[in-house]
Amino acid sequence: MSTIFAESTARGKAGIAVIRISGSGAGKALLKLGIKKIPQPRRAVVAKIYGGSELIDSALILWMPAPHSFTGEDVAEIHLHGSRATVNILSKTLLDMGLTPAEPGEFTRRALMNGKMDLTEAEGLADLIDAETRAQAKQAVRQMQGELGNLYESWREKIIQALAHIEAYIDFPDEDLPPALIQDFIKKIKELSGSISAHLDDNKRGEIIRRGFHVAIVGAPNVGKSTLLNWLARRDIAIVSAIPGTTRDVIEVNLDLAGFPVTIADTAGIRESKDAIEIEGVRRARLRAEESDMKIVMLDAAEAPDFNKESLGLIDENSLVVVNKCDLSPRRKPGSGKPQIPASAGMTPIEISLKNQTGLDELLSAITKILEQRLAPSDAPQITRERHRALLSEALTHLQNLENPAIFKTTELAAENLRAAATAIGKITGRIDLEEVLDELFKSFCIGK
Ligand SMILES: Nc1nc2c(ncn2[C@@H]2O[C@H](COP(=O)(O)OP(=O)(O)OP(=O)(O)O)[C@@H](O)[C@H]2O)c(=O)[nH]1
Ligand SMILES: [Mg+2]
Repeated sequence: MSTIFAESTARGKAGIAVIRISGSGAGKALLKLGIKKIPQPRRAVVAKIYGGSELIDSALILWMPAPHSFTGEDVAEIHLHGSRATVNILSKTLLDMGLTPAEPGEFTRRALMNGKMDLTEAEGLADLIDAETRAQAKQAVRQMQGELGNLYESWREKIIQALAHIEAYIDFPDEDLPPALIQDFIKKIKELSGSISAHLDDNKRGEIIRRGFHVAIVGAPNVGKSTLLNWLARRDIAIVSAIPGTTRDVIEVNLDLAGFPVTIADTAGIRESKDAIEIEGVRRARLRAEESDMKIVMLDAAEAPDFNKESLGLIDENSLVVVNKCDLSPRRKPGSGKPQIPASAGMTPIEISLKNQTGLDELLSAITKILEQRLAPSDAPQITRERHRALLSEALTHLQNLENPAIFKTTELAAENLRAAATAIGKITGRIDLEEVLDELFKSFCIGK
C-alpha cells in the first residue's frame, strides 16, 4: 500500500501547519528530509528538515510506529511553520520522494481497514470535524469514543450467542428444541428487541442534533416574519417592507441557540394570490411549514381578537404562537388579544413587538425551552444517521419474527432470522464476520455430549 501524506491543518496562513505521513515509507521519508535518526515513538523532537540541500524549516516531529497510530500504519507528523510557501515546499519534496497525496478521508479509511475504529466511530470523527455547536460536538465526541458502536456490538454479540445455540440443534435434526429452551430464548429475544425499540423511539434527537433543528416562521403577509428572522440572526438578511407579499423565496439562516444547531427559515406570507411568483412562494412556505421540526406561527396584534384564520389553521403541537406588533394596541389589556389556539398546541402565545423590542427575551427562552425538551442530551447513545435507523429496524423485524414460538419448528428458519439480524447490526459498525458464530458455537456449547 502506498505511503500517503496530507496537510492535516486547514489550508491558509497559520502559526503551525501539520503534515501527516502514513504508510511503510513514513520512516524513510523522515530520514530523507535530513532527520538524523527516527525519534523515539510518541516523543516530540525538534529537527531541521531539508529539501535536498535547502533548509525548509525547523519543525517538531512526532513518530508513531505501527500499530499504535491513528491509521495503524507507521505515522509521522511534521509540525512546521504554517506559511503557504513552507507547506508547499515540504509537500513538493514529499511528492518528489514518491509519496502519494492522500485522498479525502484516506487516513480514516486506513484506520477503519486496520481495525483501529469501527464505522460508527469514523462517522463520529467526521461529525466532530463538522460540528458547529456544543450539542453537535458533544454528541460526535461520544460517538467517536465508541459509545454507539459498543452498544450495537453488545447487541450483535447477544444475537450471535443465541445463534450458536440454535445452530447446535441444526446439526442434530432429529432432536426438537426443548420447549423450556424456546421459552427462555423468546424471553431473551424480547428483552433485546425491547432495547432496540426503545433506542429507535428517540424523536430523532441525535439525527436532529447532527443536521440542525428546523424552524419555519409562517403567517400572513406583513406580520413581521422577516423582521423576526433578521432579529434572530442579528443581521439584515431578509428584505423587510410595509408592502404585503415582500418575501417570496424561503430564506434560511443557521444559528447556534443555547448550543443547539438551529436552521430558521423565513417564508412568504400565506394568502390567496393571482401572482404566479407569489403562489409559488406560498406553496414553498406551506411545504416548509410541514417539513420543519417546529413552526413559529406569527399573528398580528392589530387584528386581535379576529386573527387570520389561515394562520390559526397552521397551529399544531409543534408550533410556537407569536403575536407581533403589540405596540399597535398599547392600551389593550395584556392578554386580551390572545388568540384562541387549539388545546393540542398546549402553550400560551407569546406577545412581542419587534418594533419596540418587547417580549423578545420571553420568545427566546420559549424557543430554548423547546430545544432543550426536544434535544436534551441523554445518557444513552443516540442514533445519529438514517443509516443506523434503517439497519436497526431491519434487525428488529427479524428479531420480532422470533417472538412467535411456531418459527422454532423449523430450526433453520429461526437461525436465518438471527443471522439476518446480526448481519444488519454488523453493517452499522462494519464488523460482519460469521467466523465469530463458529467460534462462539465451539466456546459455549459442548458438541460431544
Ligand atoms: N408596528 C410594528 N411594525 C412592525 C413590527 N414588526 C415589523 N413591523 C413592520 O411590519 C412591516 C412588515 O414586516 P416584514 O418583516 O416585512 O413582514 P413579513 O411578515 O415578512 O411580510 P411578508 O414578507 O410580506 O410576508 C414592516 O414595515 C416592518 O417594519 C412591530 O413589532 N410593530
Ligand atoms: Mg417577509
